[in-house]
Amino acid sequence: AQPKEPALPLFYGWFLISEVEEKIKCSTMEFLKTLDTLEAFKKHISEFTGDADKEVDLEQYFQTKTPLHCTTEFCDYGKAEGAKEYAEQQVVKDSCGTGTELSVVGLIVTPRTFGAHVSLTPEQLLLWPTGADKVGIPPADLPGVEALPVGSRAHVTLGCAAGVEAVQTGIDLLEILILQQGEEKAVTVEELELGTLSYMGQGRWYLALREPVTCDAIFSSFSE
Ligand code: 2AM
Repeated sequence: AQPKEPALPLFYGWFLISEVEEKIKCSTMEFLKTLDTLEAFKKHISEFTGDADKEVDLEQYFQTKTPLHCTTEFCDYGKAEGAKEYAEQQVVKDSCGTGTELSVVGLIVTPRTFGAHVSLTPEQLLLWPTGADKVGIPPADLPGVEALPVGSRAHVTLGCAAGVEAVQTGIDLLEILILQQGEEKAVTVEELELGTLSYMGQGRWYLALREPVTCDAIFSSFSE
């Protein structure tokens, strides 16, 4: 019998080390608390609740997905296109188990997802698969995606609304970045201690952090 090929993982990515994970969970929850109390947010609450008179507790609204990580390649145990080619790259093999610093530059909140926007270094981009930014994007938005720098989709999913899959965070992030580079400018802007908060319509919020937050992370594969 042929020896079986080693199975491919569910995905590859950078995993926040546990102390950082705890810190990020706490500080981002604080941000949700702040957002929840803003008049500007309350004005658009129906985009989260479907009812302008209903309140929402954002900390409960989003379910945290741990371990916190920034996905590079979703392999789906080999079912995803390009998974094998990615796993076979020397840089991928050599990087497993090595540490890096992820730079979080912003936070996004939408009725579906809560995520951290990560800015990748040229070295980190070596592990970013070609075409990854486009996966799952509706054709109508593709021209906008192609105008964004490679790696724009890089993010850490911090939480998802009930029934929403984590893959949605990257799609929501790209949608926001496309809007930011387009003609339509953010509707509401509020200066917070953490940074500049913009409202992008349809329940989409973006906080540009005043200071990027550096997170120690380890590159690794993940299987359930
Ligand atoms: P995420 O990167 O937005 O958090 C396991 O499901 C992990 O793989 C999650 O972290 C998830 O989303 C990511 N993921 C799931 N399906 C994906 C896909 N089709 N493309 C890219 N990433 C995906």
